[in-house]
Amino acid sequence: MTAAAGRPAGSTAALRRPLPGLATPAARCLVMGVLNVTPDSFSDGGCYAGTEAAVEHGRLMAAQGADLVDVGGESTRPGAVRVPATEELRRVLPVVAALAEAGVAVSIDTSRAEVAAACLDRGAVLVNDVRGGAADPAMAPMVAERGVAYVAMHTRGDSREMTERTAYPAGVVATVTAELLERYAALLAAGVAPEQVVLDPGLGFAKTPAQSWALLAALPDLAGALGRPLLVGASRKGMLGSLLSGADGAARGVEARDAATAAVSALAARAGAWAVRVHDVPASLDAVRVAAAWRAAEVVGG
Ligand code: PMM
Repeated sequence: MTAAAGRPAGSTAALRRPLPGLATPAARCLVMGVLNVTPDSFSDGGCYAGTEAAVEHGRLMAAQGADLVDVGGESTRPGAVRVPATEELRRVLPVVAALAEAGVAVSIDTSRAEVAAACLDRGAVLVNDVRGGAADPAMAPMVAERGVAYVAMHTRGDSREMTERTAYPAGVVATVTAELLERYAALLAAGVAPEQVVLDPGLGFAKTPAQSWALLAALPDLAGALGRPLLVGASRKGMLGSLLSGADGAARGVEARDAATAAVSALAARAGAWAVRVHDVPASLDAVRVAAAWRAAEVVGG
């Protein structure tokens, strides 16, 4: 009998590979560095498509202070076509194995249970699923059985559909909260323990820039309503590109969005986010440290 099958739905079990802020308190908001081993991700596609370059960049981010390095082998940019599991595995496995071997805390960004399980076998400590378990019915039972930390992100449909699915007649914050709670309930019903779960509002995924900003502004309410730690992924996204558009109205280029990303990291950390997922680790690490100092000084008072 599996651990999941042996546990009543919704019951708790120890998180087998504890991470700060889940089983134990975290001193500050964590920083997750992005490592896309893909030819076509919107932000860094093609930069680290080879194993050697990817491992080198992952080690660099860890040396820069990333608490986690998030390895992904399938682009989630709007319109992206899915790659077969064999190709996703070919891209990520050697990178995950080499980084874990080097002592880096690795998270695997995948919607496939098969890929996640293979990466956990090679030492990954967290599964980051942009589909929150909806893409693969095997994901939740596998996460339950492994007792691993799991990020369930909010989106609607796959990468080809999501830009069409931005209607939130009851309001984006209320609806995303309700849809995330549905995903969370499905995870618990599959035997996942609450302390394994991190939730993510999925900025830019089936959201307009205005809707993503509304979710960021509501982070404390979201955290309260969801009752779980939150991950925030704003790094280099279109919401920053359009905000920083030039006089000609053209969106700011992807590579020139890192200062704005760090500003979001400071504000998200100040609003209580568990972690931020970013491309430029040093700037966001500084930002979350500023937020931690700010919060600590408030507690101590004058
Ligand atoms: N964004 C991207 C990919 N994975 N995972 C989580 N949990 N949250 C996100 O916001 C998120 C993600 C897309 O960004 P990228 O192409 O720069 O990786």
